[in-house]
Amino acid sequence: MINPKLKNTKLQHLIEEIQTLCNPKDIHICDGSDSENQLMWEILEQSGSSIKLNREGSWYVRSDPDDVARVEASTYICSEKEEDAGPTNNWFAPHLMKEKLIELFTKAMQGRTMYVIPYSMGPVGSKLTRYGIEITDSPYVVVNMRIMTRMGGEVLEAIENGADFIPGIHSVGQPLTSSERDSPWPCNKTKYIVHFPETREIWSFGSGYGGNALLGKKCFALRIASTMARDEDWMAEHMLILGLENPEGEKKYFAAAFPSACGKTNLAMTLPSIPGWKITCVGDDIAWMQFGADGKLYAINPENGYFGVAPGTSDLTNPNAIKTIEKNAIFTNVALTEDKDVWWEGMTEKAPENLTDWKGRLWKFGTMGPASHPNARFTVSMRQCPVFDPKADDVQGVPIEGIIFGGRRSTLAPLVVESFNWAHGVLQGASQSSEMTAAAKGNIGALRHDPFAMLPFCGYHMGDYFQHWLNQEKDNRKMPKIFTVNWFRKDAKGQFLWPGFGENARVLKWMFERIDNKVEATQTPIGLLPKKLDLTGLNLQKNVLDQLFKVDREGYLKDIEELEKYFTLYKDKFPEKLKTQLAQLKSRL
Ligand code: SAT
Ligand code: MN
Repeated sequence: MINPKLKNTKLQHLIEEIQTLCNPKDIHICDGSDSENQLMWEILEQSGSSIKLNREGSWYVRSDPDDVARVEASTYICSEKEEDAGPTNNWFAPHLMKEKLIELFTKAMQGRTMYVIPYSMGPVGSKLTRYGIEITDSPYVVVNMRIMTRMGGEVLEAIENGADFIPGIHSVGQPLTSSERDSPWPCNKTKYIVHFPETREIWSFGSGYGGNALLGKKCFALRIASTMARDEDWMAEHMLILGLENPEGEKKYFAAAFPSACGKTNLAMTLPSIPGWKITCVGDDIAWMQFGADGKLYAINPENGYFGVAPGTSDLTNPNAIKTIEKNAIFTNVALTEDKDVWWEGMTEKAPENLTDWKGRLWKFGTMGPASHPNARFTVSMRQCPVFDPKADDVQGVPIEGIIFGGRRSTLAPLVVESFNWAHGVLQGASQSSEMTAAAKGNIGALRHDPFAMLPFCGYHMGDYFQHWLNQEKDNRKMPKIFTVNWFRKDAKGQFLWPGFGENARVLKWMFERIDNKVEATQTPIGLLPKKLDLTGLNLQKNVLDQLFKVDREGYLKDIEELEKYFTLYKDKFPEKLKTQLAQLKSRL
């Protein structure tokens, strides 16, 4: 039992309860210090989990080949009523799930240390900030949470002084008997990622990877937070936040929702190709937003670091990310070079000689698959980003003037469309679909509906979530403009039409100037398209531009037919206002 007793009785009881259930060999309350971090890495190195890299303060980790991504099929929303979880979530009755969890977690931490991680989602002191306690038996989770959240003593002190917190219980699900040697990546074939939205708890069993295990991220900051946001009139969104500054020094903030592995990290820290424009990064994955008394929408990034997709990241695609990860980074499931540095597909044109792949084998190009797993990740503090936005720590948050939806669509969706109004924008968000990526277990490349890029992350009925978005519009509020982008449209030969990356700043510039009413738009049935995009210095053929902005009426009508079918999934929870918007869109076409 921990000694001396904690002042916060909820925390004291939680620790006692989990200790009794999981039977760990000892308890460690994390303070977030350097020495503690060092100790964690020593433990990880000794168990064969990690390798010290020849890169300042950086570590290499390889996961079990079966534990590499979010497991949506084993993710549950256990609300009292099944209807409240909605048709897009797996539901299980809370009391039955509790029984199942008690069974799974009984003695689950045997032979391991139980770490208690106090952490804050958001700058300590902001009214948007919320606290969490993650109890875990994984030192890998501790070192990641230290980067991804504000973790340690300051938060524990706030909790000790009475602040509330969201509890999250995590076990890799592989107890150790005294004679057993630990595996480099302990985990369990059985996986359960469970959320109780009413009692606001998280229980996660069997996986050590990413969003399954770093409970502050998708479990808390999206699934649980979305239900808190619904109840308290704010928004918890799967969105990056960026600042865009024009050559005159005027600045606007944007929030953008894209599904996992569709370029949020790249867009959030874009190095603009157009002279005089600057982009700064507030966050690359999650935004918590609320309208202020002045009617403006304010956003904070609840996180403290990036858990970014490594493959494809290079000096060409994201030079700021490459600088960010120069030191103090954790690399999981990338390839290891001979001189103990990292490599992944897309980092350089040619792979270096004598690579060890993410499975630990000497790698040869060809039959062995990629050297790094497509969902290989870096974990790094956002403070190391060369374009870290100075307001990322501001307790007020940053004022959002534009909201962007996007996905990976090879056809149909134009480069950029502005919505006519808020409700039309909400329809755009609800209509989002994207080709699947390796971030989740599933059928890569298949088009799936992913409303607001929240499909795997909304903690309640998605129909109610649409309504919550519509409810945000009020007379005294200054509603941000809503845009939809698609960087991924392809020509008939399957080549990307738009160069993307730094050139995306041209599209952002158009949005910026639309918000200020400085540039014109062409009215089309699907929304407002640029009359003219700044393409100075970009050698783009006229027919490419035509293809990028083509409004394919036939294609859209087919898409709408399919959407109408899809929306019946939400039955009477699908908002009337969106039905009207969809009918209007159809008649315009
Ligand atoms: O593994 S995570 O869910 O945290 C990353 C992602 O898919 O966005
Ligand atoms: Mn994400």
